[in-house]
Amino acid sequence: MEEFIDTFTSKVGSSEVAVLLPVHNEVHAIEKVVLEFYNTIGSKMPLEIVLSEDGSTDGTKEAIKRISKTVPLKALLSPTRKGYARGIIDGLNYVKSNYVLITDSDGQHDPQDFWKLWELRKEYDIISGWRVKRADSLQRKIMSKTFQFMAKKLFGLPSFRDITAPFKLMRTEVARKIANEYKYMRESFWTEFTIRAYKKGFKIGEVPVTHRPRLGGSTRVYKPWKIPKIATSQFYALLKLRGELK
Ligand SMILES: Nc1nc2c(ncn2[C@@H]2O[C@H](COP(=O)(O)OP(=O)(O)OP(=O)(O)O)[C@@H](O)[C@H]2O)c(=O)[nH]1
Ligand SMILES: [Mg+2]
Repeated sequence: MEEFIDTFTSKVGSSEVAVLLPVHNEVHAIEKVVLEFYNTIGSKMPLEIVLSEDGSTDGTKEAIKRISKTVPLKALLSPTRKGYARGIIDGLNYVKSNYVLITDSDGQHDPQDFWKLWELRKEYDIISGWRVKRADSLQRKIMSKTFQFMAKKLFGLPSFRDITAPFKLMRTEVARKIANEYKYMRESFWTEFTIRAYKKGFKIGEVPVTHRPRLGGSTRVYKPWKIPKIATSQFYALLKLRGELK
């Protein structure tokens, strides 16, 4: 059964910004990551932390329950794994703040970088953290570059520096509008998101951010042996998207 925890509403009430984190099997990272966001942003202004967790089997759910007692947050806990995209879409339903920073829960991003994005919130509809030095495998980097290239060719996109970047700030209403249209790119949610956003005329800005190795375990999605299969299915997904947006 789905469970919803909310220690935010009674303790903090409301805020201008939320951080939405999708979570799956992050027992080694989650408490540290939540605390880091809370200390970096939540100490300067009210922060609505929303965790969208599903299918964890490593004690992540218990860790979230534990930390919700000290850090004001909202958490949606679901028994079966829903996938990254669904995690984000469902999590967005619980965000009440005007702005939302969507990022990963494995510690790869530095909450301090939030301030660089926050400064630009009036200038762009979507501000995306461009990973200058990506702490990822060569295969992953090649796959991302290929998507970037194809997105440019197939959709006439400008040269984004990091189209798959999972560190983005925008108005919550913008996030919902685009995320709800998501259909095809299971393993590359942000590529589809960026293409749809661009086609709708939203102004997208990129800001350099730090990228660190994940805090524990290995990738939850891009297992090395799965990359050829993922790359193929994402290629077909891109073509479907082009068919739809033509
Ligand atoms: N809710 C939800 N979150 C997920 C799911 N799969 C992955 N995530 C989370 O999404 C984020 C991205 O997953 P990662 O495995 O870190 O993907 P990655 O950053 O591309 O891979 P690494 O570089 O190895 O970290 C992490 O915070 C995961 O916990 C899922 O099925 N549901
Ligand atoms: Mg990661």
